[in-house]
Order: sequence, then C-alpha cells, then structure tokens
Amino acid sequence: MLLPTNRRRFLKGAALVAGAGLSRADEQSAADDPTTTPGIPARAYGERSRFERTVRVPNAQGTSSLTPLQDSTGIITPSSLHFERHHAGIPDIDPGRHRLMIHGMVDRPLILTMDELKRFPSVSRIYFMECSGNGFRNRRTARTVQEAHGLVSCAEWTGVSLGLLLREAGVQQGASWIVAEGSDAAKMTRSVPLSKAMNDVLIAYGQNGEALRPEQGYPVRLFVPGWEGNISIKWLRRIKVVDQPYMTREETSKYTDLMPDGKARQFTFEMDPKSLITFPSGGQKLSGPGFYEISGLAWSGRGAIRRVEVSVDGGRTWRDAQLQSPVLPIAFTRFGFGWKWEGTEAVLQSRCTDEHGDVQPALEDLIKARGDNWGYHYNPIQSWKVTTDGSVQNALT
Ligand SMILES: Nc1nc2c(c(=O)[nH]1)N[C@H]1C(S)=C(S)[C@@H](COP(=O)(O)O)O[C@H]1N2
Ligand SMILES: [Mo]
Repeated sequence: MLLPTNRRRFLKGAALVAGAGLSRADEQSAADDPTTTPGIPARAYGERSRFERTVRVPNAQGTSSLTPLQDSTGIITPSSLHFERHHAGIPDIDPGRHRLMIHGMVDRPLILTMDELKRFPSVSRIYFMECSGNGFRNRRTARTVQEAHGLVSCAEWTGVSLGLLLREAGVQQGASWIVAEGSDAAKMTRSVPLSKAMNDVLIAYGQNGEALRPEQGYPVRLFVPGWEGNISIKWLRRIKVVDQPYMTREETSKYTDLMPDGKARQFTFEMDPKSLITFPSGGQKLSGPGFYEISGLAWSGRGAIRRVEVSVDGGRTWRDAQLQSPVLPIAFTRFGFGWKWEGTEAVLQSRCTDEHGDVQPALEDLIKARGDNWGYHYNPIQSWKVTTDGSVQNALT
C-alpha cells in the first residue's frame, strides 16, 4: 500500500504521546501499577474491560437495538452487540422443552428435540444479517452511523442445513414453499421459496462459538443468508412444507414497498449491496490534520463484495479502497483507505460493487427508480461531512 508522505510524521507523533503517558504512569500509586500488584483471578464467564463502554442503543419501546458500528473492528459483531429486532419481546425458552416440527407436504413429519437436532451434521458460516428497515427511518435525524444504520451485524452462525432436514422428511411432489413460524408472542411467520430453503438456509443454534443469545432466537432460529432479516424466524418451532406463499402480515402489510405506479414491491428478499464508512463517521472528531485510515464495512445479500471506492470530495472523484481479507460471500467485508486530511471541509463517501456487478446507488437514483413512498431496502451512498474543526456530521441532516 502506498502511504501518504506524512505517514512517518504521524507515527512519530503517536510515539511522543505514548512517551508522555509513561511519565504520568510513574506518578501513579503502586496499587494502580499492574506490574507490581497481581491482577484478579480467572473467572468463569468473560467480561470486557471496564474501560470499554460501547453499547447497543435500544429504541424507546425496547423493540429493537442498534449495533455500535462506529466502534466495530474486523467483521464479526460480538453477540452482546448484535442488533435486535423483536415484535413481541424476547421469550424465555427452556431448550429441554422446545420442539421443532417439520410437517405439511412431507412423507415423514418430524418433531425434533434440541438434542436430536444437534445429532445432524453441523455447518458454520459467517453471514451478515440486516433488517430491511435499516437506514430509512433515521436517515436525516441520525447523528451517528449506529443511529442511522445500526440494524445490521455479522456473526458466525452454526446449525443444520435445512435442505438436509427437508430431505430427511421427504418433500412431496408439488411443494414449492415453506412457512416458518416462531414461538414468541408475535408468532412471527414468513414464507420462503423451497428453492432457497433447499439451498443455503440454516436451522441455527450457535452464534460466535456458543449458543444463540435469547435476543437472537435461543434455542433455535431460521437463518436465511443474504435475505432481509425479518425472514430469519427466531425461536423457530414449526416449518410447514406447502405449495404457495401464505401471504402473512409480514409479507403483505409490512415489508412491501408502494411504487409510483400504485403497485407494491413484494417478496423483495435479497439485501442490496451497501457500504458505510465507520471511521470517521458522524459524532466522531478528528484531532487535527494529518494521516488517517478511513475504515468501513461493505456487504451484499447476493454474494461477495468485489470493489469498494471511496470519495473524499463529495463524489467528484473516486479511488479504490483496499479490501481486507477475508472477503466472504454474504458477510461484512472490511475496507481501508489511506487519507491525508488537510484540515479543510471534506465530504466522505463509500460505494461498493458486488460480484454480480451490482453497484450501491446514490439516493437520487433510488428515488428516481422507486419514488419516495417506500422504506425498506434503503442502501444508498452515505455521506459524512468533516468540518474544519475535525467534527464529523451526517451530511443528510
Ligand atoms: N419469531 C420472530 N422472529 C423474528 C422477529 C420477531 O419479532 N419474532 N423479528 C424479525 C426481524 S424484523 C429481524 S430484522 C430479525 C432480527 O434478528 P436479530 O434480532 O437476531 O438481529 O429477526 C426476525 N425474526
Ligand atoms: Mo426487521
């Protein structure tokens, strides 16, 4: 990577700050010096440092919470910071009593305990999950990337391939959809085409190396890779194999978009390519002119990210950002872009392209295509304005 010529000066500055820190440490009492007093003993379940404060932000009704994307590193969202969306609270389910039923147009209906489910071969995959309502509602009022776009996260999910379970049950001729139902008080229900269900859908019980969190659907959820979060039914209790979509509330009155011609877009399953600069982003402050690595996340429900471009002049010119490995399909991809801030006003943007050549659009293009009476699948380019004092703002406000 070609570094700006002032990179060395930037690093020298950092060393000076560290030097100043050392002399302050000398003045601290012995009890505060970790090299002279033994630390606390081992503990049974880990906690982060008390100095780390970043948290999810729940909405006023407690029906969702937002991932602090501005503080994220790498591509994995820790389970404790994974965004939440629940329509009737988080149920408290005893896995010993939970059952998953697979029935309908099958030769051998199944009723599985969690232990039985876990006897099937398991698969683990890193996938992002995004609520299709992400980004639209707060697009003008949001100050931070968390407030604007925090209904997206990325985790490692472990479970059983739904295709395997459906083959075990024996799908009958003429079946073309499944209907999945949750055991929360919302009894959230969605229809999934059988072709997707047989392809890459997981019946997931693991998240980032341990059991799913209750917020994410403990003890078991449907995980539909790349599709709008709503379809990944949590607290899953039933899958019915059927021959048509069931037109549930979540696929008729919700999660549809009214187009200018009066028709509604329905079954808009896939999440479109989207990227965000997470540093520097709204609410953060640059300490002064000099070198920075602009950092961000890109993802697409249709596959891998192939390219991310960054503009530091409000979209007049674009240059390629570096994609950091791993670059996985249907997962967050972290990108970086070396930038020398001159101390003048700048508008920072990122724009991604996925492996199918689909490009993240400008907001004007989305409005041209869909009118302005829609709210789901909001993926336009996000602009952050850096002002001369280094503070960063949402450029749409
Ligand atoms: N049973 C059930 N499943 C559900 C929901 C729900 O309220 N109940 N919310 C859906 C919505 S709208 C989204 S965006 C995702 C969010 O998953 P997460 O909370 O694990 O991030 O779960 C989906 N699955
Ligand atoms: Mo959602």
